[in-house]
Amino acid sequence: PGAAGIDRAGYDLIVLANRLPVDRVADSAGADRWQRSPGGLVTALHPIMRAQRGAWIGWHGQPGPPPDPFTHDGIRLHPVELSEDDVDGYYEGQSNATIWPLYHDAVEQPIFDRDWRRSYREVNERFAAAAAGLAAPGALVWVHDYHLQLVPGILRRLRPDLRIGFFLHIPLPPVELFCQMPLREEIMRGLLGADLVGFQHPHGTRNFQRLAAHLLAAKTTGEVIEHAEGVTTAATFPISIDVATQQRLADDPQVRARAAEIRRELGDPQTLILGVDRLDYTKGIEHRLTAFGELLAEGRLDPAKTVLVQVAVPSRQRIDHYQALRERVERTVSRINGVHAGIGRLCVHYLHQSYDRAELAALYLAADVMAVTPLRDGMNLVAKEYVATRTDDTGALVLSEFAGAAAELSQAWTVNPHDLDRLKDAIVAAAHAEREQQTARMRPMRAHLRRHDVNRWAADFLNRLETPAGRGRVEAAA
Ligand code: GDG
Repeated sequence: PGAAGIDRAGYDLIVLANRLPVDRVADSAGADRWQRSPGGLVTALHPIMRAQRGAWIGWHGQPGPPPDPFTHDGIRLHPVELSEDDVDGYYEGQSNATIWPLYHDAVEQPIFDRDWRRSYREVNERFAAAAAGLAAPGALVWVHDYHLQLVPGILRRLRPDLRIGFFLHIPLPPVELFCQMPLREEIMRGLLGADLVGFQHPHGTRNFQRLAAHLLAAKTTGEVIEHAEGVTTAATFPISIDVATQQRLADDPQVRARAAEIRRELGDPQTLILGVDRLDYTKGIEHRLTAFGELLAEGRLDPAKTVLVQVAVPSRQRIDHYQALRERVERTVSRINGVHAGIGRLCVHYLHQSYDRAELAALYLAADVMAVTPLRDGMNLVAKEYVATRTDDTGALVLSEFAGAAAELSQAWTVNPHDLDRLKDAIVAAAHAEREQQTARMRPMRAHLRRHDVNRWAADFLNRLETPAGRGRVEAAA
């Protein structure tokens, strides 16, 4: 059927996320084309969306008039317009300077601003209206993440026949923190508009139940929350990675050769420690650098034989919090190198760049120790990618207990990154681990990931969304 035909009949499966799963890139001739974005979400949903002829609603990444809906890789894409003001208010403001810090334990001060809230509401209404216009009767609609928390409630009023799911990729904070937010009731009503709300970690699920009781006098029995507008199931669905693809990369001879080359280029260090994060204040990059600097200063790690490679992928660069973080990180890196490096021999290789998946896999293969030290993180896919890449069960993962991933990767060297002495001990222990010890820890973690990959995550969520729990709203769809 032609594109217009699909749109008229409506879609049986719709995904909404802030971003469409494609990026605009210039080809060699300088012409624009769309390229699938690298994220795990896209990989997970792609086969399902294709098979079910689903549609994806999201922003295409540029302010101003959007391109017409188009088909890419067999998925129908519906761009949503964001003006410059929407980008300032809804995206950089309410989403990334209010909700993001608040939901990550307020490790940076959240900023509350009425204009941002208005913009957030307007954009959420726009996304919901787009979904309402495109969904077939009784369709499944899956809404993603903190940018779109009002969408389920708005969409429920527009289209009571739909089955609506929502997944939060970041933590949901405890009542005491969440209640700082002026939009608190509206967001809770928005989320409770869904039939199924999913979280990365049981803490998020529990916080949601408590917030529903505290703010809206809702009653929870098992996983089912009864509230004024109906019932909503809240449950934990830890996201994962595309394990098969990661293993294929790990076994690719070119990637393996590149891993060896990286070690040579770094001067064949005895110990290569790796950090890979978006440059974000939630990721604990400063704590990691401080620990590393002290270990060098104390001689517990030898500056001539140890290298830290820190990939800090540029992120949200127009937001003040992020500019300030970048300056602090760069000052710390240069202080460590200033004191401990030698001519032609850096201690910290700081890379404020992004890399393709093959280069990242080569870095994972090259690293003796992977340091994942967030102060709070919904899941942290980097930790999972590192484990999945180590197909010979070598390597050592240092993992913050505040990453959602710690609930599953329990054989890692688990740390509280605020406890600097313990963090240093963990890095040293991981760096000195014998091969048997590495294998004993890696093998069960890798086995866990093979059984819990991202395809299973998506299937679990969607199956659950299709199967009503409690007194569901499916009657409306019949
Ligand atoms: C949010 C939550 C949750 C890294 N460098 C490059 C690059 N990456 C890839 C990694 C990984 C992904 O980006 C980062 O995912 P994380 O989970 O580590 O972190 P967030 O971006 O904060 O993600 C998080 C996640 O959502 C999923 O629910 O786990 O807790 O905060 O896959 O490999 N990708 C490319 N270039 C790079 O340089 N293309």
